Amino acid sequence: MPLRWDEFIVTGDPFILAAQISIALTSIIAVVALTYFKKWKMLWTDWITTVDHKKIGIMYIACALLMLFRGGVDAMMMRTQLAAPELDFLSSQHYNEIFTTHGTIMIIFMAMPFLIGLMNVVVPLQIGARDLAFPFLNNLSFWTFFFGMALFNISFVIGGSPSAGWTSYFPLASNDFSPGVGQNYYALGIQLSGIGTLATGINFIVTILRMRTKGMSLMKMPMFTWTVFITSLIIVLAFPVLTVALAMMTFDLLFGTHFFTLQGEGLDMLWANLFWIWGHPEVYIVALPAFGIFSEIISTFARKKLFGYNAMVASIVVISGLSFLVWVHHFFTMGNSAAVNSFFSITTMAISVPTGVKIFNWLFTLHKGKIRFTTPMLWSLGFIPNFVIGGVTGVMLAMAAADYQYHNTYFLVSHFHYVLIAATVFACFAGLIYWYPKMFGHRMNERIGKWVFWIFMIGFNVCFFPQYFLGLDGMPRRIYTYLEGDGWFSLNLISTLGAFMMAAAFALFVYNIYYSWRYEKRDTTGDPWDGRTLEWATSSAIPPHYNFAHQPEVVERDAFWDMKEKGIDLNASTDYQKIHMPNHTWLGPVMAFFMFAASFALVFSWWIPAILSGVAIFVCMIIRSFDYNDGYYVSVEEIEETERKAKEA
Ligand code: HEM
Ligand SMILES: [Cu+2]
Repeated sequence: MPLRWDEFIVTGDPFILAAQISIALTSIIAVVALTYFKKWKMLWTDWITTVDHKKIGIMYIACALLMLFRGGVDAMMMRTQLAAPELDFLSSQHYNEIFTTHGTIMIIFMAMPFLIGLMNVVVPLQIGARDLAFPFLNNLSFWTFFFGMALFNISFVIGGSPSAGWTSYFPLASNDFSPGVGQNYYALGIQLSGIGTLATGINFIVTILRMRTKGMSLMKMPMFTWTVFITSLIIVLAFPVLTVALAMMTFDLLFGTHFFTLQGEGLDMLWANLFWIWGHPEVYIVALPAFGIFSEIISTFARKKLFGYNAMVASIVVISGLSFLVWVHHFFTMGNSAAVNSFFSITTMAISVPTGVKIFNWLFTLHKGKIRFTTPMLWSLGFIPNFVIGGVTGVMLAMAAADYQYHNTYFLVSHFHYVLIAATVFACFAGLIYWYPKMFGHRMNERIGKWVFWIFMIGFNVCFFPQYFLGLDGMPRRIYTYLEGDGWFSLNLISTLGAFMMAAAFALFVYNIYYSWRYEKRDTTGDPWDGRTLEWATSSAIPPHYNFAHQPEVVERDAFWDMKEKGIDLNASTDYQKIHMPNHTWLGPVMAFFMFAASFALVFSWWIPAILSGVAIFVCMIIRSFDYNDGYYVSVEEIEETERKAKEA
């Protein structure tokens, strides 16, 4: 059936029109600027086709910051709508779309890529490796994520956004109740980026198992690397469930099957179960690396070894196992027997034990430490009490009988924001600031950074703390307005003010990126924080593409600290050997582009273009399998030259 153009381009809403105009303008400015400054070639060779884990990491983080902005704008619009009773800033349909895109974007396209970006930058350095085990795959993973993100995001200007919530429960998400292409975007956009995430998981498992430098046994790995390892295992076990569930959803939406619909043999609860069998482990995918980041930072700025390393490792292993056994706590009220609810109630509460162990480990690491209150440390210290608030209210929600009271209220909204923001977002900020000098050769300004921290921290509590009481007072989630007589006005207004404080802090953070680039002193040591782990041992502020001129050898945990104590200088010797490095690849971005084209065509049920793009993907795979090029050598002269420059600086 032919599509009318006004069904293709979204029209009629002033916000969306403004967004369309600003997207068009930004694109034009970008193209003109790239052409004017002759940067196209640089963009292609240095970034788009790169396999360097550090650059790929930076690209992930840049996208994540952009998505934090987009998801944040969504959040501000919702909070504006809810600031007072019976406002009509957003229509009910528009509100539904926005909470759906906000939730999906924040989890899939902000939290995960932000952490994956930090993992990319840091893990190979921490284990003394040259790159990830599969550099080509890493490039491909990034581009599938990128195009998945692009696909999901264009829904709001082309075709219309999904509006069935980030959980997309059936039957609401079926064609009967969600007409239009929005839901197709949801299924295909997440699918596409999920492929990248799955590949990233495999990549990190192999990297951490196979590429550690001499002497680094598993129990000598930095804690961040440990959490990335366990997270990758969770990814590999959980993401296939999402892949299958989304494929089934796609079949229901596009080909009229009845896996989840109410007709035929369809089971709507099957979707809810599959979604959360992935979805709860997903919570740990975005939480464990955050714990790793805090562990590194707290130990660095307390100038002490991490307290209870073994207990910490054990607790993340236990958490990862339990994370697969709790999914039903997301729908205690949706018709399970008392026995089932009790089981999942107990497993959920059990998770708080290893999590509590970790909190004590951090506190004991701080105990009698020589604490330096740098900005990364402030975020890490701020995390502890806020995360405890999120965790304790989680245990409250875990009581199945009590959950009948708070289910789907603002109590829940507040709980998961406390967990996701205090753990994941705080960790993303902390980690970015902490490793910023490794990526860009200078720190972020500390004075502005501290302002950002305090404004955000206070705004966060002003925004979300009142929501616990709104929830207890019965305000349901996902409502676009409420009545004056409900008595929810003042707390909602306070909450909205807090939200705008967070937005202001984010703006200041972005300004700090600019300010620091202009005015901050360049770091020449490569070790600006007096670090403990190997990423700080590279020869210059920004590590050269081969990372280490000499492979470090590890004797103790906190390997770099150990070297400093023993007076070993990794870069003293000038006796270099040539280094084997992987080649750039054009195939990664091109293959991912065809996946995007195929998915976009499927969104609109354009079968012929979809099939053609599918063929193109297949051709790319064939080209790849006949690609015998296995990299090149960095010459001794080039290493000498690079290392000499680093020393002179
Ligand atoms: C920056 C401050 C943020 C504010 C002010 C904010 C605000 C909101 C609001 C107003 C809702 C809709 C509540 C409803 O009507 O039910 C919501 C939902 C949600 N938020 Fe946030 N949010 C923020 C950050 C985040 C972050 C960082 C994440 C994840 C990492 C996140 C994940 C979610 C999810 C998953 C939902 C549920 C969406 C759904 O119901 O389908 N939010 N948020
Ligand atoms: Cu859960």
